[in-house]
Amino acid sequence: LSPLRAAKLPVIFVLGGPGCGKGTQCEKIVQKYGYTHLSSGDLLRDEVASGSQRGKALNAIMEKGDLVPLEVVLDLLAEAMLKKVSSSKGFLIDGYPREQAQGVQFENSILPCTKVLYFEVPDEVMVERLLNRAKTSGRVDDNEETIKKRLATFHKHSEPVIDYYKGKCARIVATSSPDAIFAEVQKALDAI
Ligand code: B4P
Repeated sequence: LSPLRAAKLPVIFVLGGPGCGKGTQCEKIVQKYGYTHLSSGDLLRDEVASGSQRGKALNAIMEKGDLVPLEVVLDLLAEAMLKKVSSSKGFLIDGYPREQAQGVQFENSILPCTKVLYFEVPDEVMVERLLNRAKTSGRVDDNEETIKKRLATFHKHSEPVIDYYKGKCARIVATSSPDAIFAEVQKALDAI
């Protein structure tokens, strides 16, 4: 991990409940700021798609709307960051940390966090977006029962993370259009 520590690149954590629009905003951030985007959910889904034994166990956890073990996500992230570090301007870490211990371990072993973006959306809006996405996503966790569980997991484990990072956190109300939300995101990132 020493090449990562030596590079001293900015690290932005992107947080919010399931369906808050993290993925959508991250695409826009990458276009404008050129950061390296790593989504913990995408890394986990890639592992599942690889057909490995570990992937099968992960799929079962994600299907239930629970959090996968902390070491698995940290390993996947560190591996992906190491592959990109030589050409990176900074890392946009999407969907991580989902619990405080993840943040503590990341900062202790990889790099300190520069800024946190938190997309705040009422539960009923997130449910509506995810049910809409379910029509085409094919994701094992885009169904009514798992969405309820993911929301409960978010409130119990992930919401306290926002409090932990309150000194570095930009809270953005994310119920308007993607472009209007991105205007707020730019204010937060231009200030780095
Ligand atoms: P994720 O992949 O992070 O799934 P997500 O919370 O649904 O976010 P995603 O980025 O896909 O959706 P978005 O809000 O952008 O996690 C899936 C699972 O993986 C977790 O439940 C957990 O099991 C596991 N996992 C992931 N990270 C983990 C970690 N760190 N530790 C442990 N376990 C972990 O968008 C949702 C929808 O809203 C989209 O369809 C989009 O088009 C729409 N949308 C976006 N912006 C909108 C807007 N402004 N208006 C209307 N619709 C909008």
